[in-house]
Amino acid sequence: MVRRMFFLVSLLVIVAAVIAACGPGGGGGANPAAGQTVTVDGSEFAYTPNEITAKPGEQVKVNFKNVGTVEHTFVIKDLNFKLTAQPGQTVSGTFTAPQAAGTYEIHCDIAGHTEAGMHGKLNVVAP
Ligand SMILES: [Cu+2]
Repeated sequence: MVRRMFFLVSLLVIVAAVIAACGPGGGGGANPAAGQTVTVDGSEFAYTPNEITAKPGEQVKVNFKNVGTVEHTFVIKDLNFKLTAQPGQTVSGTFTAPQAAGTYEIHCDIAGHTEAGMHGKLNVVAP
């Protein structure tokens, strides 16, 4: 009987250890690398919003929605990141914010659009 109890207790300890090992990190719920999602509208000739703030190394998913009447792009040159959307289209992509805190330029690379006001900023701010 005592031996049987010992066996059951051992089993419980093992189960608890397995659950603990799979806990934090496994699910990724509160993991900062899980990141954020931002929706940016592009029109003639602006981004709304025109600033994005992220933590170093954070994953940022961008839903770029072209609410204008001509083709627009969403480019972060420093990160080699580019989305192109036709009028009425929403295009999504994910980039990883740089480790270096600072301000990175976002712009539409279609001729004349940046100059007309289609630009914004990615602010990388350490927590
Ligand atoms: Cu544009």
